[in-house]
Amino acid sequence: MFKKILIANRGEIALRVLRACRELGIKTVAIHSEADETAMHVRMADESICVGPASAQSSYLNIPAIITAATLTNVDGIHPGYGFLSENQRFAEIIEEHNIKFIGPHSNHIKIMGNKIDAKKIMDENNVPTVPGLNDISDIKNIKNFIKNVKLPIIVKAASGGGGKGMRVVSKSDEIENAINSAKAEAKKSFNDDKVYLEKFLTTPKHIEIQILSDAHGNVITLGERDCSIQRKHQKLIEESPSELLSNEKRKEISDLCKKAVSSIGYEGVGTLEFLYEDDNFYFMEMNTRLQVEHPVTEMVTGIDLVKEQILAASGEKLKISQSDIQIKGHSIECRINAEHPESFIPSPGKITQYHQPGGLGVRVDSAVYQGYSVPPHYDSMIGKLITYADNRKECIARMNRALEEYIIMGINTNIQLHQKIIMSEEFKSGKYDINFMSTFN
Ligand code: MV4
Repeated sequence: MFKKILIANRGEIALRVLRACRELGIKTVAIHSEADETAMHVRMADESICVGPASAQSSYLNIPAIITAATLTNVDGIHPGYGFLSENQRFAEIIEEHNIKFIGPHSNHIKIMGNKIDAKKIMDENNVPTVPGLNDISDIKNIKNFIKNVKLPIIVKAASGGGGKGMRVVSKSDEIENAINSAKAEAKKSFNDDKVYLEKFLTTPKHIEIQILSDAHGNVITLGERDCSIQRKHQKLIEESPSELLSNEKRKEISDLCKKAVSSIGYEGVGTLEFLYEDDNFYFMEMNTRLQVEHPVTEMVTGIDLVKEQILAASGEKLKISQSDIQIKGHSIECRINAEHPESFIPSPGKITQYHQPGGLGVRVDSAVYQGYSVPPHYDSMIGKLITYADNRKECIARMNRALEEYIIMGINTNIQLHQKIIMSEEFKSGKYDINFMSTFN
């Protein structure tokens, strides 16, 4: 078992990992930038070490500084959290070369899933349904044929992409060449890899993802799904579990396929398979090889501490939970609380002059801010997550509304009221919303 873990992150996820470590009796080392000296994750950790100036590039993404911190503090594990270096193959590799355990999958698996074409191939080989696509676009005849088969619109995607970069939707056949060329240029600039592929463009899908957990001994379980369709500009806003539209049969069918696929490559730790879901069909898009922001809704409906399980799995322990232990019970919703202007969505850093967070039955707040804290301008604007749990979806929504009402954050702008408007809308209440929800919401 680990004795001391370095947490290579900041904010609420650094606290989330720290809490899991505490419960497991593992000592913690926080890293921080010069702008984060007063951050809560620094205060709460057993030790802390400054890894560089304010900019993420010079601190939380500074691999040599982080490795030096890990060596100086003599840790035996590094948890990357999400974002920053969590899906950086080179970071995972270097950590292993220093005989420290990267708390995440093997670097090879980060690499494989980092290439969406390779990821789709693995899923395809395991009968996981993927979005109909064309990988080899060197011959225009193949492209013409593909379009004849799947019909326009299609979408051009970067093989190394994610978060919408290097993506182009094509609705007219004379736009294809331009779309491919500009997607390639953007992909080259963003990922230093200009490989792109084509997919049929689904116009009104939901974004549904499946959580998996596996150990180093070939045991894999799934923990149901999350509906993450409420998003804006590829930033998720609200996530929930279970999805209102999914039957138990459909859930089991897709979960079994996901398990088979991840065990075929010997994947270890937590992971998420992202799907588009349209007309009762799943279409695999990509796999995330990290702990995700929205993991709490899965924890609430399964009762499983995903971060503790992730750490135990990384230490080489056998999974103590089997699939038959997993029962999806009740309903959970997460609202991402951002420091941003409610209409323009422009980040709103600054000092929190008054702070009071909601509580009571079925309310969970994962946040690292406090009264008097100054939200620095250098990082993501998400300052916390409000998660509610109840017996059913209707009560969960009512509880979320009540909790949002209670939440007091003064001194900066937040999206708390926007969340209230969304969850009380008829479309959200129906559960039938898709990924286009926010583009028409006002
Ligand atoms: C798609 C799609 C429709 N059809 N692929 C957006 C981010 C990247 N991970 C993939 N994305 C999409 N791929 C096909 N074939 C629509 C999107 C998409 C989207 C997906 C999930 C959640 C929000 C989204 C917002 C815009 C576009």
